Amino acid sequence: MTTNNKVALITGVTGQDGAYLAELLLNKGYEVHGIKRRSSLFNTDRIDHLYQDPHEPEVRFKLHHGDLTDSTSLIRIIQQVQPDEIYNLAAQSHVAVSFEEPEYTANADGMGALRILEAIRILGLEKKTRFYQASTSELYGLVQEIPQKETTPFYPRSPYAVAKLYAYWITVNYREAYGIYACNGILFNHESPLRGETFVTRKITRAVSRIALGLQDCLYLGNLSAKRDWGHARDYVEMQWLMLQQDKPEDFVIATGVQYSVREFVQIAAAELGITIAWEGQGEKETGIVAAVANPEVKCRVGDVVVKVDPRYFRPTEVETLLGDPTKAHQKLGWKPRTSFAELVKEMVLADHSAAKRDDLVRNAGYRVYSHHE
Ligand code: NDP
Ligand code: GDR
Repeated sequence: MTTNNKVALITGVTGQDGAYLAELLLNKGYEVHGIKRRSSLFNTDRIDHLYQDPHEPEVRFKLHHGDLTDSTSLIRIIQQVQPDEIYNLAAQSHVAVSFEEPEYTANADGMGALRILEAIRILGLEKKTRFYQASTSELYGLVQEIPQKETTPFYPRSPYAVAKLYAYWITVNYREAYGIYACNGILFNHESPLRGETFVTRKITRAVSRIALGLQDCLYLGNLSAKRDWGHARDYVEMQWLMLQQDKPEDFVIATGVQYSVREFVQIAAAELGITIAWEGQGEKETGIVAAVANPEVKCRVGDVVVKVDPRYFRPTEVETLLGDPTKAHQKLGWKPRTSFAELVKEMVLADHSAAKRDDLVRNAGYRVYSHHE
């Protein structure tokens, strides 16, 4: 592998996007540094395949302990690494959890971006270091225009989105005030087999796989009517990198321009395993019932109730519909999603079905298999 002499720093390197981005940048010849926070268990599953023994010469992937709520750690790491590019992907990224931990979410997701931008100033790196902020379609919240583009007004609907609104504007402000090459990627939902298990897509692909093997009876969900514009994380991290390679910093919407409901996601994921789901009832009483089974190996039977609504997954204020207009990214970055929605769902179901098969083997050998319903 040839090196390109560029140094990148990724916050949130242990997360979904961090893992895909680290791999992309290593393949492009970057020296990649990642910030991970201390945890009581290893939390590097997503990047273990990229690990390089720090005792070897010419290591190009290095991890540092730090936290977005701890300025001193950020300043120290940035001083040591002298990055050409910083990708701020770290966040308490779960919208529902942000209602339960609003202050921490504001601190990490809002103030965290400010701390990095200030570190760039304190260290005199305004002309050297380019900054990417992981902004979000959640900024549009109660949507003011369909589809949403860079000029659509924001109306955040959760502590998460309000914190991200601060991060968005502080990024714009530091660009204008200090001439830092700083930009916001306003990314719509993007998923993958590496997606955290409590986001709705992964929760669904994991559950239908386990239901098919008889490891779980029922999937409990919240708002089935919510609509999202879902793309693949692998495609989206490429745009994060491209945004930092332009002549001048700008903000971009990254989306597919197609939306599906949570209900449709369940149906399409289940169909991958040969299960047809029909919906009965409404609101809190709505259920997903097995209407047909095309695969003899599947353990559930016609008539089984495999999806139920549990109001505890409802959010105090919901974002009902998001649909992005990626025209600007298409024109200026040459953006076109590579992975279709059908391919995304298939890849996620296949990965979760393989994992469930391993659990099934363990169970059949007489060991207990734990199931996470959250
Ligand atoms: P994940 O939740 O998978 O990853 C978040 C990362 O941030 C993890 O590495 C996590 O560490 C780390 N982290 C959390 N809090 C802190 C902290 N206080 N200090 C340091 N690190 C911290 O998110 P995604 O990869 O899906 O998303 C990446 C970014 O993009 C996030 O900022 C998210 O809000 C944003 N975003 C995501 C979208 C999506 O659809 N995926 C869409 C639009 C924006 P640990 O592993 O220890 O938990
Ligand atoms: P979102 O993703 O809130 O869009 O934020 P999530 O997958 O959590 O929810 C999507 C929609 O599905 C509905 N829903 C459920 N959600 C979860 N998690 N669990 C359920 O059981 C359930 N049932 C229905 C939700 O109400 C919602 O409408 C993600 C995160 O990655 C953010 O960090 C990112 O900024 C946005 O995407 C863009």
